[in-house]
Amino acid sequence: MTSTPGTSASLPQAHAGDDPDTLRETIAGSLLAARERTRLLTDCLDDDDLVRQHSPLMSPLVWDLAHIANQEELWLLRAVGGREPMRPDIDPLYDAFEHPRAERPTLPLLTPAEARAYVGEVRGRVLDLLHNAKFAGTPLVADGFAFGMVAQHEQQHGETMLATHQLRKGAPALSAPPPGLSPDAVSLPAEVLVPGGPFTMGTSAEPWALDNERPAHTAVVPSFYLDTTPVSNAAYQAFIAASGYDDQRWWSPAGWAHRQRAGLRAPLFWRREGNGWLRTRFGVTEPVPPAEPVLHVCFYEAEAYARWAGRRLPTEAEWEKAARFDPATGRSRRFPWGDADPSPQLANLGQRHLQPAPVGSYPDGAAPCGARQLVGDVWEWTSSDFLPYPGFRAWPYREYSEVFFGSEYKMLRGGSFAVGPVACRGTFRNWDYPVRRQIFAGFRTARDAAPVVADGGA
Ligand code: AVJ
Ligand code: FE
Repeated sequence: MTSTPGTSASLPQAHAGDDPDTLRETIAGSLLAARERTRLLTDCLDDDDLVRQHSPLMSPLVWDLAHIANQEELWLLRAVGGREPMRPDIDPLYDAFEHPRAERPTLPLLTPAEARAYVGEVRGRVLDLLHNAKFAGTPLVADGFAFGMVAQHEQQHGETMLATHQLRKGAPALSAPPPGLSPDAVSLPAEVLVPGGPFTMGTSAEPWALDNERPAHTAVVPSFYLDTTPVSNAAYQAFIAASGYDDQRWWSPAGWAHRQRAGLRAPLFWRREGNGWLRTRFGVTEPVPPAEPVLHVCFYEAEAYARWAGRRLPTEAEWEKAARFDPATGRSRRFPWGDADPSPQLANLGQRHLQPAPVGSYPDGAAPCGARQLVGDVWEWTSSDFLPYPGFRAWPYREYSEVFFGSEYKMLRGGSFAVGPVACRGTFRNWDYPVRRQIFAGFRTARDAAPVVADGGA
């Protein structure tokens, strides 16, 4: 079993105005951290496990491996470096749009040994290129953007590969120490007030922000209450025990139809045992830990839970205001805790732990409104569709965001324990189909801050 620390815990991030040498170091560090994770996730399995498809929802891991290198070659060696393609013949195999995931195991993919050789060859050439790179002249290289995009891409696939590990059957291949519990978690208020009014959503200043996070713009949200923490397994079990899965009142029409069709009864990877619940996590079956944020629920389950609790999911704008807005200065911060880069003290990111921390953890990572764990631990479903911000411009390719805009996808915010810090910010936007459960997603609930009207006798 492979047990190592996750993505370098306190890796510096890129900041607007970094000098070229600082930027070069940040880029090298980010690329290396992503690669350490990729290697860990692929070196711990034998060739059969790498080429096999563990779920039709996922690619064979050997596809992710070569796709990571192919994107790195495409953007850094070709687009930035002006080099000729190394293997034009394999480009179509690793184009995510030419072949849906379900079809990838039938392709004549590189073998694990060939994929590792390709990955190493590309990286060697990239490090040569980086050595002499100028971070000015074209928008692609300004502030090292293309390098940052490639490091983020590899970390995103690190999270995807971890989801494949979770779906894989067989002996455990990964382990990591559990996160610790914050001592004051039990005395936290259930919800916090987020003041209404305008705030700055999105960013024009964060150098490695991707196209869909741009540009910064003013959004207005009325006052609302937000759960201080993500919804816990214990709270979610109360919804199950109250027959929440069998009561159509709590489900949207689309949600109920899906619940019926898919036979949903509990989060993915849960199994009832006696009066309690077990879950399987990276090959180990264990009692469901009551204090952990609920994980592996789809948007429809989150929506039903919220309605059962007399609440609703937050909108994406509400989520971002809670996570970034600082009423003391009127500014939006890079992260809930401020502008400092993530650290192990502030958030559970980077696969250091292979599970979320108990709800109420990370007091130092709290937002100005008092909410905790907005960044790290679990992605949080919001009620919003994936739409462009006003002034959106596809950059540098339409297939990152633009082709997904619309009501088919729901927004997830905040980042999970599985994502590297380079691919996580207060402005970072993730999206998926509302039925998806293999991703590391949970949720928290909200309500309008309309005054409570006493009814009669009190
Ligand atoms: C942003 C997580 C939805 O995995 O489909 C990876 C990230 N884009 N390669 C995805 C991505 C291209 C993307 N998500
Ligand atoms: Fe990709």
